[in-house]
Amino acid sequence: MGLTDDAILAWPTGRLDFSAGPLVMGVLNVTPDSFSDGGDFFDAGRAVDRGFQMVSEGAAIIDVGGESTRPGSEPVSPAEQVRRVVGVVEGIARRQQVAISIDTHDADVARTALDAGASIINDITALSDPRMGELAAERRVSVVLMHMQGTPATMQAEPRYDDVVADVLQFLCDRAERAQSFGIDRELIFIDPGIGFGKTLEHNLLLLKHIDRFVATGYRVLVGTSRKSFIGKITGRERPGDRIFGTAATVALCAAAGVSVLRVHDVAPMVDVVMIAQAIQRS
Ligand code: HH2
Repeated sequence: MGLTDDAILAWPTGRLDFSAGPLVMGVLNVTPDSFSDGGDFFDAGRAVDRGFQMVSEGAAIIDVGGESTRPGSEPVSPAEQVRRVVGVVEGIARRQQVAISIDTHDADVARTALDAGASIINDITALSDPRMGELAAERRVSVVLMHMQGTPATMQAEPRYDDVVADVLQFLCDRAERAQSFGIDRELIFIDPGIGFGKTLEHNLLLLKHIDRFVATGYRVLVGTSRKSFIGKITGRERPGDRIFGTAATVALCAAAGVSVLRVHDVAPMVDVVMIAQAIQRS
């Protein structure tokens, strides 16, 4: 029996139902500078409305972030992240049953967001700060552990691996073990190869080609390819908003390979993509 055989994942503050197949996580960046939707939802009211819209389009999780981590970006203070995200998390949680993840690597921001109604911590540094592990264990919430080489400011300078798939897999398995040493339940852990975080085009393609090896670990897998620059490099599409079909190709292949959660900006089309991939798998 694999760890992910159970279709329902439930914890004290959240519940995800995988019985109909992979789930879609909608991206909600409350930032002025995110690479794709920066500035679109910087106003809290607009961000909350966008959250409701993504739920109506079929998102099972809304991923709220107050700091862009695009290549070259600089850190945003915890106080500023809190100022950006708290009202948005609260506003969505008050009126919707949807699971909300907080996209931060800062434990104080995560704690405030959990108090406001979030139930998943999406940590792009995979618990580099031990306080994050302690927090997730204490609150019994779900965690996303993502791989990144370097930091957003420098990660695209010259990423190098001996064997990108083996290296990233090993890192994530080590961090998942560490998470459990804090007391986080194994089933509540998602692993994520961190597409675009310290990776060349070739690295990204190899990770996606071999995503089944991540699924084979038994941990649920989350993948975020949406509108990212590797898609632009292949298709020649410079504007992130023009990369929807390219994103769809990755979502279909990931869904077919057994990925559990797809993190995307374009929820409605990607829900269709996942439904068709799933129907074919189940036929
Ligand atoms: N990608 C981004 C941000 N957070 N979290 C996880 N778990 N996986 C990802 O692939 C991932 C992530 C970057 O995308 P986006 O949020 O759209 O851009 P920005 O960092 O510029 O806000």
